[in-house]
Amino acid sequence: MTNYMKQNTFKLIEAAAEHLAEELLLQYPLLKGVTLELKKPWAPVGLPLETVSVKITRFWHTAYLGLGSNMGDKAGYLNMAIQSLDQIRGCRVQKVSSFLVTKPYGGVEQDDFLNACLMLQTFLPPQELLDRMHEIEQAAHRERIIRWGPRTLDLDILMYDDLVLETDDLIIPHVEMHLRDFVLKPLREIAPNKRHPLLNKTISQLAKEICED
Ligand code: PH2
Ligand code: MG
Ligand code: MG
Repeated sequence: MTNYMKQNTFKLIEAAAEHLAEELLLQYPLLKGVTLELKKPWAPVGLPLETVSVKITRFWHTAYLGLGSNMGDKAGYLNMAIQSLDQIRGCRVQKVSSFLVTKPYGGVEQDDFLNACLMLQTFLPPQELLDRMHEIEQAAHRERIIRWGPRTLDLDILMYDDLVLETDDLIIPHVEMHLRDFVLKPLREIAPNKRHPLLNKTISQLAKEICED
């Protein structure tokens, strides 16, 4: 088999394996994860038998997201975001906090925010999840004008399992989450005992350190 043919076959069965693993996770809600190996025997006439195989693993992960809006129909934007997230293939919204009115943080003079947090199960890797979240922000007519300025909808990944990740456009856990009461208060409602993977303190401990109540 030529290298080209091998690579192409590999890509095809890799895509098939990925799709199959995802379909299994979607069809059997109690399934936490799957590892599967697909093999494609290759027997051109007169040549020795070769096999191309791929092994892939797909798991449901738990992600916590922060939601914020301080323009227009704030509750409407948050509700739209929750619904849109739940409709993504490979995302299931499991818990949603109450919506809290909060004073703007960070020095820019602007309207009060409505903030919330939610817990999501997802088999999307963090970067893909972030891409989907940006699409939802775009659909809410978000314009990125002033950093930390007014926005119709802001969606942030706060935590993803106990992952610690730093890339150019994504840092997990969210760098300032432990300093923000508008994150910790709603997050405490749905995940009081979840531990911050770097600070090794629970959300309820972190909230006690900075929130008045
Ligand atoms: N988001 C910001 C800046 N300041 N203040 C509040 N109260 N809530 C927010 O969601 C918020 C903010 C940047 O993302
Ligand atoms: Mg934000
Ligand atoms: Mg953001």
